[in-house]
Amino acid sequence: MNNFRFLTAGESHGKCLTAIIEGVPAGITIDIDFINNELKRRQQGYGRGERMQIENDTVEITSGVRFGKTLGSPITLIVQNRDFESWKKIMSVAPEDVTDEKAFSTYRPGHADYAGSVKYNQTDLRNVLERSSARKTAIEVAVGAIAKLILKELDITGSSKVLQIGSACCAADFEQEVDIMRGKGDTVGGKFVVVYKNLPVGLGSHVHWDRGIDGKLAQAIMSIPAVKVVEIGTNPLGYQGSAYHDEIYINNGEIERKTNNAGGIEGGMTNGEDLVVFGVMKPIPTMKTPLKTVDSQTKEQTEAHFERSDVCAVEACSVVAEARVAWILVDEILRKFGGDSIDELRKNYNK
Ligand code: EPS
Repeated sequence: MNNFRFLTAGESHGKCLTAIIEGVPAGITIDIDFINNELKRRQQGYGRGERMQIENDTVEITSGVRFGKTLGSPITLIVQNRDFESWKKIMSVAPEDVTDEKAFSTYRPGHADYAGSVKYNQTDLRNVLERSSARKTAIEVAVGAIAKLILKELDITGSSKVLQIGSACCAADFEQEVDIMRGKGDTVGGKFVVVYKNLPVGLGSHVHWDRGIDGKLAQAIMSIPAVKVVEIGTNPLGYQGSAYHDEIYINNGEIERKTNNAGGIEGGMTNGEDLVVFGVMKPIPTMKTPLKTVDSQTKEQTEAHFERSDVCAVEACSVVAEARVAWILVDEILRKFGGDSIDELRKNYNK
């Protein structure tokens, strides 16, 4: 049992995004520049929309850290929405400010508009869009950056890479693919990979269905807006067992593998090899050339709502996935090794 958990709050065009993290051991070095750089990475990638030119995401820490080190108490993170300046009235908390400016009622196919408005009984679909927007992933990346700083104390490092954009499988062709889609008023998705190195054996467990680290990683990545596929290691479809499974050797007393098709997980546990997780992001559903849909108010056939959006956000998605994986790894490390301070965690952490 550990108390490592977080909650986030914030609307896309509201004042700010907030997170409270509990369970970070005391004594972790908090490098603000590192967190801000992670936020910057999330804003990048060819095909991002105009919003990314307005925002310059940086984190403010208002609790849980003193003189650059965590205290073991809850950590509060805030990322401001610069765009709120232009949305103050529209996103006002005060009842007297009620307005239908920027309200909309035409469902965007593929977005949360339809199901969310039925579920929460909303007529203005903005009341769904504001939280379903991928804007909330900014604060999640800040949370993941804290997890990465904990991993850094244990010499565990992570990275991610875009592998495919639409039909383009080579980085040199990615921008052209995005340009073609932009020209058509369309959007495009793609595939990315996240890799973490230097992990201990035995994070997760085989003993219950809800303790496998593969299942936890799948949920963590699948729940990023627009992710539709999560794969761990080499996709096994079409493989024979003899070619797929990673044979085990001994070298100077150490277990060694010559392949890593399992992506670093066997039996729901890390096996000491690199963790390799793939994700596939669908094309963003907010499209300049709108799809056919229905107006929730008139119940008439019409075209979907368009608001400025990204043509492609796969690179941003890979950074978010890197952050989510970091969170799951720290959660499992604290569960297995434990420690209220970094010194205690280090002492317990015998890989
Ligand atoms: C995003 C901010 C949003 C979108 C995008 C992600 O900004 P705005 O709605 O003001 O243009 O660019 O959200 C979506 C793609 C979506 O479907 O909701 C961000 O900060 O990443």
